[in-house]
Amino acid sequence: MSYQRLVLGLAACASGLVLWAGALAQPVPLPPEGTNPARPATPRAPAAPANEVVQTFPSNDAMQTAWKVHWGARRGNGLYIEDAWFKRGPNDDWMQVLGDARLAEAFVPYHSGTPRFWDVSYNFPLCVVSREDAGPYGKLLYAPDQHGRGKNKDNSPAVLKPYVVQEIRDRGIAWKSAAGVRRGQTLVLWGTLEAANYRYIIEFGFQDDGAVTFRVGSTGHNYGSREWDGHMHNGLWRIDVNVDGPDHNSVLLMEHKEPLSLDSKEQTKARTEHTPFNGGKEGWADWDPNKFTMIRVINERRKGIRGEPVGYDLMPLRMGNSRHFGAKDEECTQHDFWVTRNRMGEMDYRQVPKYVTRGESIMDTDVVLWYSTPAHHEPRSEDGEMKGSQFTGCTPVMWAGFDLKPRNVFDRTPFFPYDTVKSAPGNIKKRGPGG
Ligand SMILES: [Cu+2]
Repeated sequence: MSYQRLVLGLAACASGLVLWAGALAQPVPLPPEGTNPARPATPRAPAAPANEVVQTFPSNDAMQTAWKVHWGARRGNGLYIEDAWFKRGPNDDWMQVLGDARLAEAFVPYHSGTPRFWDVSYNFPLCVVSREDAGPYGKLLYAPDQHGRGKNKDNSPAVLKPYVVQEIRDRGIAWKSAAGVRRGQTLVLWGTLEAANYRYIIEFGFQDDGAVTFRVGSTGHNYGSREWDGHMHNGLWRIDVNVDGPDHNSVLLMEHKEPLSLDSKEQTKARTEHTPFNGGKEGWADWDPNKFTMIRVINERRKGIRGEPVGYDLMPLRMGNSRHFGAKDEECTQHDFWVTRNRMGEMDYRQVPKYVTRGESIMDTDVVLWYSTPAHHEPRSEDGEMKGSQFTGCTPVMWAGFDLKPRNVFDRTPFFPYDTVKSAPGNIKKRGPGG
């Protein structure tokens, strides 16, 4: 197979960088020489982009749901998502869920004050992945050489390397009740940033139930001369959520409030409040553990069976809030959630406090969520050992991230056997204590 064939399907992105390239099309067999096909060839469907992954669920049975994902690989951000669409059933249309979603920065300030790394801004490449990375069931996806080696005459990349792993994972129990039990599956795409001594595993998971998981795992060799110095790994994400397309999206803040008041009649009551995020304008919010703070993106034009707008909830999985007070760039760590309109060229997490000063509406438009997922690394003996002045070892991976969970996207989940369960036994019996 020639390199020209290999690079077929590559597309240049707006910034001039080359996006990439996943499963390669199989070569089309040519008829034996001298033969003349009696009938014209059957028209072929247009070839899917090389960076497209389509996965139906369950992976080993008749389709119930599916994801279509376009991915990209670039220095700096590593693996990122260009677009993603979900299908609720075999006869449904694709519904867009994501536009561009990426790890926009990785801020690593050390407790001793220095260093204070912005690991995405250094343009580190992705690590080449192997069969050992992929495990027995993973598939290696190829992208252009991250160092720009090997060009065709037209300047397109001629050297492809495996940088991304595609896996189907069993995600354990999806639900369990008196009606039965069901396990779930997820399509995972992952790649690893080679950030000098450190490694950042960037993982996007597309679940059979329509949820999307975002994870960054920190691992690698502790920083030379600061081997035992505590520090933070702040994963800072930019997520262009496009619920049923980029337009007509609005952002709400969702908070649990309890008690309603300290009055004896109200003190056991609680409520959930949905309010336009920051009054419906670009701005920020903080995560409050007492309020279970979440963000919801809804489409104003599409409603589910109960008349509720379809949406996606950003569900935090936080260990804490990371606040830093160094240079001006660190202002972006003063809040956990930021929301802007989707504007060309606004990709730098450090600039988000500046982006929001426009104060434009984030209702019924194309919106971007900016969200921090901090992890606190206090080094342990398990990270490695000193022999004289030499440190040897590897910090076991520590994960941080969040989920995007569908809300009112399904009118009825295809994963519960409604048609064979006559009634819900759990609702019939009167519950005893502890029910
Ligand atoms: Cu660390």
